[in-house]
Amino acid sequence: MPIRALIFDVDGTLAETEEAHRAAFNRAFSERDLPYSWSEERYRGLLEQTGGRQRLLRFLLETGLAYDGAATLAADLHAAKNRHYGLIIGAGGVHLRPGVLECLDRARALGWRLAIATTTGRENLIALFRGLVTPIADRFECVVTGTDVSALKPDPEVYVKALAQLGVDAAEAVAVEDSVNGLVAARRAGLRCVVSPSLYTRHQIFEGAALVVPQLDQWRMEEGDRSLIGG
Ligand code: XBP
Ligand code: MG
Repeated sequence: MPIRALIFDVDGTLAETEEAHRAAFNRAFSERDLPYSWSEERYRGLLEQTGGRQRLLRFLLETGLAYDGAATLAADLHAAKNRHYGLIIGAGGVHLRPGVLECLDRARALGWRLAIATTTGRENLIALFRGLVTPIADRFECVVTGTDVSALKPDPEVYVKALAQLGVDAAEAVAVEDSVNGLVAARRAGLRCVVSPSLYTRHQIFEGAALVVPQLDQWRMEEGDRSLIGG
């Protein structure tokens, strides 16, 4: 099937945002005098759980908190984390990952439509779009976020919704991801998936990916479906 649309993940794919999320989680802990601080190594493991609130809940349960207390604290910390994330990202100077702009430009030249399917909440995506040195928000005709779904990746819901909004069949679209959770979500929705591993996912094994490239400008998109064999 010819490609008619690309559906992009955000965190780790468009930009290396996870260090800003990690710093924001740590600021939320420290302003409440909680004895937690997530190192890069710790955060790599914690990222196996998608969604900031769900990640906090899993962590708090592992520290031994009872469910009700942990759920309330996770919600409170997540709201604080998002406030800090907005401030960090809002300070500006956030760069797209190398190769992303070239990929978006080539997709436009090929007449491929663009959408977003992300786990992060809509407010965080808006903050990121505002903080980016190169504005790209108006390139995406459809945006589905964690705020819009009942189950997060690796559940396929976010991709299923993006496909429905585009009015495109799964066979005509390609997902662009950086993580195994994202790849699994895309595959469950019936999509082919191009993966560009990020800072926190370089150690992962991307079984079922159509293509794995260090940077998205290494994907030879002009060659159509055959380009999925790589650059
Ligand atoms: C990214 C995430 C997000 C961010 C935090 O997953 O899991 O949870 O870490 O965002 P993906 P929120 O790139 O696979 O979509 O705090 O807004 O949930
Ligand atoms: Mg990602």
